[in-house]
Amino acid sequence: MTQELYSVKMRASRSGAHVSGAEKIVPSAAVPKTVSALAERALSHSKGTPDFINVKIESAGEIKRLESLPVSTNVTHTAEEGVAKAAELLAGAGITRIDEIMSLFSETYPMRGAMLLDADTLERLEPDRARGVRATYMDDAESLARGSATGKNHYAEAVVLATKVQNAPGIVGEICVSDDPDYVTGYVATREIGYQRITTIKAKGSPDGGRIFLYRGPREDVAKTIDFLEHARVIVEHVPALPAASGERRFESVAAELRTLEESGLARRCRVLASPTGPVANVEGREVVVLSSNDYLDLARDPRVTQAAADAALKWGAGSGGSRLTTGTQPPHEDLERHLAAFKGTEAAIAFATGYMANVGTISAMVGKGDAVLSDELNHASIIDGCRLSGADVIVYRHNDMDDLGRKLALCRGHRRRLAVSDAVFSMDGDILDLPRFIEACRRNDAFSMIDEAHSTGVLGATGRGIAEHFGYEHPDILMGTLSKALGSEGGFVCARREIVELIMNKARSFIFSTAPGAPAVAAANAALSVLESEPWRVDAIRRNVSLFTDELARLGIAAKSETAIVPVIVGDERKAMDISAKLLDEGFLIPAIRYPTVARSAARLRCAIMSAHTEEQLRAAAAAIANECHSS
Ligand code: WAQ
Ligand code: MG
Repeated sequence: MTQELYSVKMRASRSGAHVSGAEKIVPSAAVPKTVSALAERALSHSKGTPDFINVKIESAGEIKRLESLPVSTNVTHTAEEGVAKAAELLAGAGITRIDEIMSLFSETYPMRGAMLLDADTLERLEPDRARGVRATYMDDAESLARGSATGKNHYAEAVVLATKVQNAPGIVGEICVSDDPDYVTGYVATREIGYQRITTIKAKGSPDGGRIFLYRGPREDVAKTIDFLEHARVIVEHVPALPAASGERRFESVAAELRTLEESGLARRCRVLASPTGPVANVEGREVVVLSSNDYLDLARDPRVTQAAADAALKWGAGSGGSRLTTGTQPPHEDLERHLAAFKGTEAAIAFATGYMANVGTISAMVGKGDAVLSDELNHASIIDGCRLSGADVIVYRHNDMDDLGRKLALCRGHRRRLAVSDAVFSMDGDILDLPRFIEACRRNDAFSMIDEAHSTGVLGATGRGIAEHFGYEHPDILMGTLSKALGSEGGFVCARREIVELIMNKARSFIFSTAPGAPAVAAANAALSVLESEPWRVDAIRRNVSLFTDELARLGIAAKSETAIVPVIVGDERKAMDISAKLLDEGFLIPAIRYPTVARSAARLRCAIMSAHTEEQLRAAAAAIANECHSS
């Protein structure tokens, strides 16, 4: 290693508040790579996107090599258990008053550095209390050998820091709690006990965190301690790989996988809406306008629908208690299926517990080994999964390209059975299948035609009967749909000729091997269907709202077109889309960013879903906010 070594430090903040920081010591040749890796890391921190990133590159000068502290892992399951473990470990090393020390973590969160405490009197010794004392200019020998360290590794960085700290004159111990709300692991360290990881030391979701360094010695020597922590250059050797403490290793690999998702901006989380679905919802205590619900006709909270669910719960019970083919079929199930068949104008219908199950079950019932299934490249994941599970040869054709479909069908004449399947309205683009040509292509090639009407039922056609009504054309052979979107309940269904429905009932494993949907959901869907039949104005209201919204976006310079309730605004970059979505939420609009793998990489978008119940003011305000954020980012 003849190249000169450089210290590269990154610090990121947002509105002046610390977001993340990291540092490396690397040979000169690795400096550019390291800078880019650290910038990447700053931009993908779970605490938020920074508005300021400072990268400092300095020649490292003279470097001290230290042997890593030994590492042990203590598995704890609650914050209380973790704190008790910390107390026990430190007491063994002669540090008491742990409860008092732990209570100081309520003050460390805003600090960039650590609190420096007299281990016995608990007097605070940092010259700058707001900042604290920082241990810097350190790295592990491993990353030096690799030339640069890209991945972020809380563990290795913490061991390096703890090793430097325990080698500082006067320091007798350290306690660390991560400030990452999702990372509940912390540690205590002394030279005697080494680095003692504590797997749970705080409650999940808690932002509390920080570091406390414990000092013992004369006051006049504190400056020497701080000087070592803040200026001495240190490389730590032999940082142990994460110990495989009984049964711990397997969870670490899970955590590592999650970190990879986090780093690439693809991690997902549930957001709680503390109100019924509707055009406005309570998100984290605030009222926001919702442009992301598939409850297109505002029926999920309609009193006629909720009453039907309540009545059914009282009359038939909350759950069905069994599979449809054993004990799970009750009168509401049969009523709904009759109603669906009549509504769509087919001989028969079959209901499933979810739309996903309807697709997976139906496709795998219709085709298998020796058959061919042709699938649009932009079909919904439940269709893709159904195709894969079926065991048939899967042939993907170009999006809504009926010539491509026809050509590929013609090549499958040797297969026993052919099935072509397509979304009627594509869920992430909002465009409409060319139904007449789809059915023609299937017919010419003696193939079954199947469509997924998840986003067209209740939305397309003068009375919301779906895509066939929209085109004034006949039905495909198999018409799948959901009860969970425009029909405001939950579940999926298939409408078709009787023999097809019977085959599905006999072969669809998602139908046979899952508990029948409960009567409340089934009765709610049935009641919603009646509301849709008697109030077609709701369908008109969606159409009116969609044109109003897209016209307004166009007027503000945002290209967005749709004839359906789904209006995508293409952003491209994943993180940029996430960022815009986060800002829109701050401004009171819930509009999700849709990313890979739901859509192609670099085709991230805002997916706006329009409801009949949105008001003109809500839509204009949302369009203005979208245009503003898209233009300014
Ligand atoms: N010097 C002093 N204090 C620091 C430093 C530093 N260089 N860096 C961070 N702190 C303080 C600051 O107050 C942070 O808010 C707090 O520590 C936590 O920092 O699996 O990730 O970087 O074995 O969030 C520990 C467990 C992970 C690792 C700790 O700390 C494991 C962690 P974070
Ligand atoms: Mg942190």
